[in-house]
Amino acid sequence: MKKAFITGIGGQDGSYLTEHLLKKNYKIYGIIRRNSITEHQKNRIENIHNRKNVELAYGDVEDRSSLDTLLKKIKPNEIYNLAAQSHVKISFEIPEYTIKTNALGVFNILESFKANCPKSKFYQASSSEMFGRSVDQDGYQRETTKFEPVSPYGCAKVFAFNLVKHYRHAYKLFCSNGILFNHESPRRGSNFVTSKVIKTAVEIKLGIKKKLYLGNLDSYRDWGHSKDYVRAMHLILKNSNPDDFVIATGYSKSIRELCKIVFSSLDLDYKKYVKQNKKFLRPEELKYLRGDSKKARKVLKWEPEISFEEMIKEIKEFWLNYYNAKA
Ligand code: NAP
Ligand code: F7E
Repeated sequence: MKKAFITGIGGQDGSYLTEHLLKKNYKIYGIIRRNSITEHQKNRIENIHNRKNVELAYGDVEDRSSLDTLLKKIKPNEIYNLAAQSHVKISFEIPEYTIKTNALGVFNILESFKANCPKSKFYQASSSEMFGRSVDQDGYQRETTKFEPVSPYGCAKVFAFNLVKHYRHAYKLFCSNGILFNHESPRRGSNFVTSKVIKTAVEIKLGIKKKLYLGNLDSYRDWGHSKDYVRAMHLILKNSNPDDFVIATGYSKSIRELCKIVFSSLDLDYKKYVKQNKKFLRPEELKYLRGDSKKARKVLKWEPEISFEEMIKEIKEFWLNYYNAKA
């Protein structure tokens, strides 16, 4: 039985990755951070955290000793480093904390991997936010596009990306970066834009709220489904060589278009309800993302299977069921 070690197991991607790897007969080890209300970290893995093939331990990527103890004991075949302060806007508010977790945390886990289980394979959750203001002439970002990050989050992820490449070359470790574009699901935190728009549109439809306040409506994102993207993470570690891969749908929509689609699916006109509030603007905005994932499609034979429309419908039904169950 293969063993996978997952940081960020209680997050959106960690929870789907655990389900995916359990189906592939893996034994899963995950770390959760100490929280005064322990259920807060387990709500996305409620149905699986007590399964016999899932073991949770307290740990933190900022605490090297916790990583050493666990990696020395487990010696996993695969390590997935998904732990992060993952909210870009919040990274402007807590930049030092974000950099500690998203950059130095990656240094800690790479060092622990090198010292305790150098034969493992290592996956780093890199991000399209690293591209920042950089777009190729044909309107896409790909593995060769330069990084020009525009947030503390993006800068920390670039540092981590480079460190992973450096450890691959210097120490001949199997470590790979997945450069994932935005991916969503009903498990997405409700302060990310897809979840926020859909949840609030449902609340407006049900008479719970009157308006939706957003920041920049004119930025573009390439949105996929988390379930498809965790499948790519596993394929990246199954590849014969360590490498870096862009994972994206290749389609891009503005936040305004997202609002139009979501509100009209509830027979509402978004123009009547969506208002701008400066509080949600960022000091610097990443305006445009559209990924070219040809390399992953060719080398890993990866394809997204869930369409944007199916994903929006799934998230909408999640929130409709949530409020119906409460009524
Ligand atoms: P998420 O839902 O915010 O999950 C992040 C997880 O990391 C949470 O379980 C969190 O635990 C944990 N964590 C935070 N700081 C930690 C620390 N110091 N030590 C250990 N665990 C820590 O994020 P996600 O959407 O699943 O994303 C997973 C990873 O992919 C992140 O690294 C993110 O930056 C990256 N990424 C995401 C996207 C996307 O569109 N979703 C795109 C590209 C890259 P708590 O619950 O205790 O906070
Ligand atoms: O914003 C705009 C906002 O916070 C998307 C993370 O998973 O993907 C994610 O980062 C866009 C931005 O995601 C609101 O300005 C407008 O242009 O949903 P988001 P993100 O910043 O793209 C990358 C790839 C990651 O790696 C990150 O971990 O929507 N927007 N109004 C808003 N965004 C939010 N959150 N809230 C608003 O009210």
